[in-house]
Amino acid sequence: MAYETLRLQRRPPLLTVTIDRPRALNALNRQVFDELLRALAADAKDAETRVLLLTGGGERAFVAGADIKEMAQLTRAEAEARSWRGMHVYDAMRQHPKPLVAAINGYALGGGMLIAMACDIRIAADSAEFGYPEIKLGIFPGTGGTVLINRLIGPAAARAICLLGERFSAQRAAELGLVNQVVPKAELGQAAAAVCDRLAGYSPLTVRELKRALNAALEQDFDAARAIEVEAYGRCFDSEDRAEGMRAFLEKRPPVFRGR
Ligand code: DAK
Repeated sequence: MAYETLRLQRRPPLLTVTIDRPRALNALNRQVFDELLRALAADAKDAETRVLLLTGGGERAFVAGADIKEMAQLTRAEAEARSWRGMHVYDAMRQHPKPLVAAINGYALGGGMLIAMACDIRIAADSAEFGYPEIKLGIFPGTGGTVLINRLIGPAAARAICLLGERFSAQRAAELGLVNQVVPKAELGQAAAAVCDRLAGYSPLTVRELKRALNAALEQDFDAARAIEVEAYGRCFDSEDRAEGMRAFLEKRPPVFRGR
């Protein structure tokens, strides 16, 4: 089935997903959430892609948040149901078996900053702007947004971002540890492609298990996270890719990882 709010470009090992509603600065309506879930489910079954690159259509925005025109019509029950639905999308991104790289090409506000935070690596154009402006609308980042930002960058900065609602620069986002790299806007595509290439060269099996361990470290308590880490590590150890990686090192050649 075709996508209306997303543009997908599949060039294995890379799948590029562009959230493409530039006239609304790529705001997240119900259809975007549904289509993102569908694209992730389809990609999870695709053995040829190894990395997913996420970006925003047009020149101005990555994603300017949830669609306020749509949100304005919601009842409390609908808003709560949509919060859970939104969280399913962010969970599906974090739990996707392949790494997600966000190329943040402009505004990453509210739900848009959350979409970026649900990716594994974030690269921002120097002109990008971040923030949780929800408080100005009489709401707050209620789709797991307060939880995730606390865990990613720590409570002091998270509190100020949520309560003040101010926009901040890509440079500031890097200082906070919210983005991994800031590049001139003209170099964003190239920088993101380089990171995707690197990720695509590693064992997809190891990357999948590592993401499980990293998610557990973020989401579970100390002992549970360590138990999941050991189990994920064991699965890597059992793989042909692990044998190949170590053999290649000893034979002084680059490894060829097949995801087995
Ligand atoms: N929703 C809908 N339309 C938006 C939008 C948004 N978030 N942001 C921009 N647009 C639309 C504008 O209405 C305008 O459309 P037209 O008037 O031309 O039809 C067009 O995009 C261009 O925007 P502006 O004319 O405003 O452009 P400016 O350069 O003047 O300003 C701006 C750019 C990004 C500073 C401004 O547009 C802005 O402040 N936008 C709103 C940003 C915002 O407050 N974002 C947080 C939204 S609340 C949930 C899931 C997630 C969330 C909540 C619930 N569920 C699943 C339940 C998260 C909440 C949020 O993200």
